[in-house]
Amino acid sequence: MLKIALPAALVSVALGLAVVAAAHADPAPSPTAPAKPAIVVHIAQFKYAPDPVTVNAGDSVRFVNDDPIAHTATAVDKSFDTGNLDQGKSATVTFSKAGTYDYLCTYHTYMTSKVIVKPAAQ
Ligand SMILES: [Cu+2]
Repeated sequence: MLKIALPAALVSVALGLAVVAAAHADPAPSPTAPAKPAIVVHIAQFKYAPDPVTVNAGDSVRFVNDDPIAHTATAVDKSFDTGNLDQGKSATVTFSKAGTYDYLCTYHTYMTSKVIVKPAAQ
């Protein structure tokens, strides 16, 4: 089962104001916090980058929305879903099982990419 950790602090920022520190604040420690730094996928100009992204089983991927409009990163098979990500928001998904996870933005279904999860090293 994949786990999704949303940032603990939902900082509301006035529209138009430059987001500096708040956008990349780490979530507060919690049982679901990733053990190591997440690989970051940026959502910008209606694209995911890197596209695709390759990780090892057990790694976390943080999806960060850099666009001024909302997006999601939602698995085609529904195995994970960041839910709505407004500008500057992020969500972290931990991939525990190897496989290829196709995902899209539920608001703009032409936005597609995939997370390739390789078996854990060892
Ligand atoms: Cu979108």
